[in-house]
Parts: sequence; structure tokens; C-alpha cells
Amino acid sequence: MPRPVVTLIGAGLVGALTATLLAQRGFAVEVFERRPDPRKFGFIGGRSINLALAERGWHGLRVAGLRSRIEPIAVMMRGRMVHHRDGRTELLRYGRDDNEVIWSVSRASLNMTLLDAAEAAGARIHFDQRLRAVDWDRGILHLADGAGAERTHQAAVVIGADGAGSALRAAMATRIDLGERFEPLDHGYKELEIPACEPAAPGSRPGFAIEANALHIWPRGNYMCIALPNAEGSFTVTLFLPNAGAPSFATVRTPAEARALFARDFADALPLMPGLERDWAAHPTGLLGTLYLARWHLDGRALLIGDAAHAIVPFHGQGMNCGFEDAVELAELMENDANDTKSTFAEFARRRKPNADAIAAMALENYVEMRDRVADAHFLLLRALERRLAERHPGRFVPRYWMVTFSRLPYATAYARGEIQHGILRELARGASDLDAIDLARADALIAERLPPLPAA
Ligand code: FAD
Ligand code: E0Q
Repeated sequence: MPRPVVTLIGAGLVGALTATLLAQRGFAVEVFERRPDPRKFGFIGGRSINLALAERGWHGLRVAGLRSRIEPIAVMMRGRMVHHRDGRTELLRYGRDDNEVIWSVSRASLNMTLLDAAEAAGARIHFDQRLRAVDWDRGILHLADGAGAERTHQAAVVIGADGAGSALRAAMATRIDLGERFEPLDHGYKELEIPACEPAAPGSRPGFAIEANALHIWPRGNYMCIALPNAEGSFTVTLFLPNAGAPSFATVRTPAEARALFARDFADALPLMPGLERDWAAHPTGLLGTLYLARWHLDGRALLIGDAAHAIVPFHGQGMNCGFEDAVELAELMENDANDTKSTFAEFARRRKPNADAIAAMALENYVEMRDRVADAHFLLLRALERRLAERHPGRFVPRYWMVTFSRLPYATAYARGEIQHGILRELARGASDLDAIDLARADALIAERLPPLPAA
């Protein structure tokens, strides 16, 4: 039997992992990537410079045999370091101990490691090749390089991992109604930097200006800043701000206005950001939103994965993690049946769509929680109660954040159980102002009644 051939569009995070996993399973993989090879020409920015990697993402890397290549470049984040307006900081741990943490990784390093892995597994990656259109009747892709030179490529089966602005999706939409809906968020983002500090002694390593092993958050009600550590000692700071109103990207426009905003609202960060004005002027304001599609595939000929199928807002740090789950699920399905892509793609969508919808909803909810609730007394009571019940009922009452971040339970399960748990918390905490006022016997009864035990990990 000849090796089944698969063509991928996009060698970003999800495309490169999918190429690796399929090539490792014996597929002949051809990948077309719009950008030049970042290993030769440097990584052309765009989007966040580092990302939070959690259990689902690690699983994809482990399946590809890449865990040991990423571990040395990942920075542990034990929890959220909340920066209050008065300058106080407080670390809210994500999990119970250092086994329940998330990791900050450089997008560029991760992507380059995945490109190496894909090629080592036998995938062929064609850089500087942008998909322009598809002739579905002839099964021909039309591509162009940066200089405008065109080429074609015969492809019976094509998988689109070409991100939120997917060209393959646009090509599929000329053939079938994908039921596409993009819900823009009325907030955007700007990426800034806290550089590494001067080395303590000549020749010693540069240091972190703030706690290295945390995800820093400056919640300010309707907007917020976050900062994730980079291995060399710097932090990538992201300001999330409304597009209209005040303050917003409409009122904070010039570098001087940005400085004034930071002086007022992020006073402890400002002295650590000497390049604020330069970064503000040089970096575009990013757009955010959620992409919903009713269909992800065109019979057995084309399939969308990752952001191309389900871009989400970044407030749970799960977009890449979710895309890596797509890659693993697809590779396993295709390995089991390499030839019937029509039923494979349909099964992939059947399994993944409810999960993509669930993480999309949870990511939107997390924005409000992050920017607005982390300082609210009732919210903190619910949080404390949640921890108490989780200790009392391990394997049964499991915080939603934990299910999303530290487990591989389907996102849809995390969402559904999270709703039930939230109902229980609200019922128990109604009228209560502290943990001692809560009726734990009633808690136990509600949990036994409404939450079946989770399957053992
Ligand atoms: P992309 O990374 O967008 O890659 C698409 C690739 O396709 C690119 O290489 C592109 O050049 C290529 N391409 C595009 N068009 C064409 C074309 N026409 N022809 C050929 N190639 C093409 N996720 C997390 O898990 N954790 C986080 O902490 C996190 N933080 C985020 C912060 C921000 C501000 C944002 C915006 C996103 C964040 N995400 C995070 C989400 C994450 O960035 C995405 O989910 C992830 O990059 C999706 O990977 P992808 O490969 O599907 O798409
Ligand atoms: C995480 C890890 C961009 C981004 C990435 C993240 C998170 C947040 C807020 C943001 C959510 C959290 N979070 O701390 O609850 O866990 O990835 Cl804004």
C-alpha cells in the first residue's frame, strides 16, 4: 500500500504538531506555510510572544516525543500574582502544589522545535507559500510566494491549520455553507515588555524584575494587564482594554497617553517598562473574538483544525492547548482509518465540537472573572468554599479551573460539572459572609445527589 498523502495548510503551533504526529504514523505529509522559515529568517512576531502551556498541551507534546525538548525552556507559573491598586501583591496558587502549575513557553521556540520534529518525522514543509484558493473540482491548491510567484499543488485531502483568518476556510465556504459566525470581543490587546534586570554581578545571569514563577495580573475592573515570564528574565506584558469608552484604545492612542494610563493604573509596573512608548508605537493593537462554525469539513476532502476551526478569546490560556488536543485526536482517528477521511473527519468534528464550544464559553467567562472578580469579597468566599469542598470530596467536587488546566477531561465535561458545582456553591453561600457559616452536611448531600464521581484518572 502506498503511504496515504495529507496536505496541511499552516505550520504554526497546531499545524506543525499535526504534521509531526501524522508523519510519525506513516503518512506522507506536505505542509504549506505562508511565512518564511523562522529557523533561518527569525520568527516574524504577531500575536503573543509567550503562551501558557497546560496539561492538554503537554500531552500533545509527550505523544510526539517532545516533552524533554520543551521542559528546559518552560518557566513554571505557580499561580496568579495579583497586583492590587495600592501596590500590594498576593499569589493565588493555581493548584494544590507544584505538580499543579502551568508553564510559560516562547511561541517562537515551541514552533521551531515542532518544525524540527515534523521534518525529522519525514514531513516536507514548504515555506513562503501562501494558500490563495482551491479548485475543488480538480483537487488543486493555488499558492503564491511573498514575491507573488504562483504555483499549484495537487491535493486529494487537505487540512487547514492556518489560524483564525484561515484561507482554507474561505475556500471551503465557496463550496458549502460552513455556518460561520465570528463574535468580536469589544476589547483588544497590546503587547509590551518588562526587560530582564541588569545582572547582579558582572558575568552573572540577568534577573527577573518581578517574581519569575507566576502569571502576573493587574485586574482593574473593565480592563487588565497580565505578564508572563520568559526564560531569559524578561516578561511579556499584555494590556487588555476596551475598544471604546474610557479608558480604551480610542482614548489611549499615543505613547504619552499610554504612559499616563500606566502611571495611574499600573504604577508598580511602569518603572519596569523603559520601552513602553517604543513598544506602544511599534506593536499593533490585536483584535479578539470567538469563531463558531457549524461545519468543520468538506466531505472527505478538507478539514479545519485549531484556530481555523474554533478561535477563542485568550483569557483561559487554552487556545493552543485545545488545538494540540485536536492534533492528537485527529492523528489517532486517521491512524485507525487512513483511507475513509470522510467518516474520520465527521467523527473528529462530532467529538471535538462540543469541547471547542465549551472552552470558548469558559474563556469568555474567565475574562470577567480575571479583570473584575478577583478582588470581590463574595467571589473570594465562593473560591474558599470551592477549595474546602474539593478537599472534602476529591474526585467528585473538582474546581473547574483544575479540570480545564490540569486534567484531560473533555472540556464539555468540565463545563457541565462546573455549572452544577457553581449552583451548589451559590446555594450554600447564600447569605453567608464567611466559611464557618456554611452547612457542610448540606454540602455533602448536594454533592452526593448532583455530582457523580469522576472516572479515575
Ligand atoms: P496559528 O498559530 O495562527 O498558526 C497559523 C499558521 O498558518 C501561521 O504560521 C500562519 O503563518 C499560517 N497561515 C496563515 N494563513 C496561511 C495561508 N493562507 N497559507 C499558508 N499558511 C498560512 N493559547 C494558549 O494555549 N495559551 C496561552 O497562554 C495563549 N495566549 C494567547 C494570547 C493572545 C493575546 C492570543 C491572541 C492568543 C493566545 N493563545 C493562547 C491562543 C493561541 O495563540 C492559538 O490558539 C494558537 O496559536 C493556534 O494555533 P494554530 O496553529 O491553530 O494557528
Ligand atoms: C491561565 C493561563 C492570556 C492569558 C493566558 C492565561 C490566563 C490568562 C488570565 C490570560 C487564566 C487564569 N490564565 O489565570 O485564570 O490560567 O493562561 Cl489573560
